[in-house]
Amino acid sequence: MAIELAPLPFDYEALAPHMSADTLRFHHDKHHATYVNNLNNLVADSELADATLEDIIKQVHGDTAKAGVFNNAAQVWNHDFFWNSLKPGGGGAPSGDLAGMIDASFGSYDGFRAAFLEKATKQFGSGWAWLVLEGDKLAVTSTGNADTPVAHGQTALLTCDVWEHAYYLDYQNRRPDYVNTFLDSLANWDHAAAQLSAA
Ligand code: MN3
Repeated sequence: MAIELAPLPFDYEALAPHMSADTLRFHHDKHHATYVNNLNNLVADSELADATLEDIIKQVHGDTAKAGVFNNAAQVWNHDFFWNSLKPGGGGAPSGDLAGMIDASFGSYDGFRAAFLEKATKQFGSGWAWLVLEGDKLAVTSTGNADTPVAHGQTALLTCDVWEHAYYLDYQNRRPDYVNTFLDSLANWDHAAAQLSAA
């Protein structure tokens, strides 16, 4: 059963002016779609053809002969997760259990915010910034290229794609402006809270 390109969970215009419809069309319909097509071509007629995305990632992680499968599978998973980490009218501080865990793990929301911004802006080259659950504490991490918390036994709660294709049309080289906008206007805390509840 082929891996499918999930539709965006919002309209192409829904995140403007923070993330434009042009960015979403290129990023979802071209970049994300290419990872899905590449992955399906790579696993067709193999023992991974019927595996779930997470199983593919875990099975081929660290296998240098299958780096292409890992990179494309992880990028599909990361992008599915990224679209759900965004919402119109998002951003700012979360509430509920998540707010308590952020205070316990980072001292305050501002402590979390500064740590996430630093990870996202200092990730050299392409990659991802994450809020993850490790044991019973939250942490912020970054991963390079396609790497994903799925391969490292962490539960992802929220992610920001910091590949240039995620922000170049709207922010050119200003990655900090893009990440600040993600934190203040786009982050989907409902999604993060649902991941925490399911963990
Ligand atoms: Mn991307």
